[in-house]
Amino acid sequence: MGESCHNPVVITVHHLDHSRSQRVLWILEELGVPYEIVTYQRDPKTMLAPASLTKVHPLGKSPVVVDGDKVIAESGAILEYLVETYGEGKLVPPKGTQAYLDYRYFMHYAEGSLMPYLLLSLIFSKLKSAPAPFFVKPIMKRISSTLMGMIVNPNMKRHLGFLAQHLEKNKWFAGDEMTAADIQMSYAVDALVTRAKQLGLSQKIVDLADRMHARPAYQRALAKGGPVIPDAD
Ligand SMILES: N[C@@H](CCC(=O)N[C@@H](CS)C(=O)NCC(=O)O)C(=O)O
Repeated sequence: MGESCHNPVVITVHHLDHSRSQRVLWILEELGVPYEIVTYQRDPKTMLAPASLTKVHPLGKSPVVVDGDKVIAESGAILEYLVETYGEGKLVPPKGTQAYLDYRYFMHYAEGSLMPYLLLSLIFSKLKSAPAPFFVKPIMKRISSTLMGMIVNPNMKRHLGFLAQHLEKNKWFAGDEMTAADIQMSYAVDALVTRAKQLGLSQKIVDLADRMHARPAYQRALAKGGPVIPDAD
């Protein structure tokens, strides 16, 4: 996006391809806040971010947002900062309501409770096919399947059940209106739709993903940032 006298670009999004930073582009589009994107490409073999991202934030992860002299990392913290600073009440339910409690819950739940299992599931599935001496491969497969069966799949099923139940009663994660909590949940929702079909994925979750993808702001963010779900993390 270019700079103009009336609409000065103040925000830079450090954006990694196929990543969580789509959420930041999406919320900026929803709020109509001007921004520019600095794009980083994952290493095609390791799928990791380039080292240059550590110059923006020591962890070298995406997203990171720079707003004037402020450097903000961690997608939930970024979304909260953006709605508080630029939202004028948009995308946040009124305080003191059940919707506000749900909003805060899902802002934290996405990365704190749900993503770790999606990440573990991805790591174990990679482990199964990782290059290794032929005599080690069966052991790696065995370890991976055992841990998937003991830890990941039962927890994933429990989370899927919980989300389905919640979405039976709520159109969006925090009530009847879309909020920043839905944007925060969208990366995990996309990952579930892509990878959790065999674990009992509810149609409610698929429908919610469709509603998210249909938002014009989501589409604009996608056009600028590229596809979301990666092959890693
Ligand atoms: N909890 C952090 C996770 C950040 C994160 O892991 N980002 C991934 C992209 S989805 C990343 O930068 N991966 C590349 C790497 O680890 O090198 C957030 O929500 O911002």
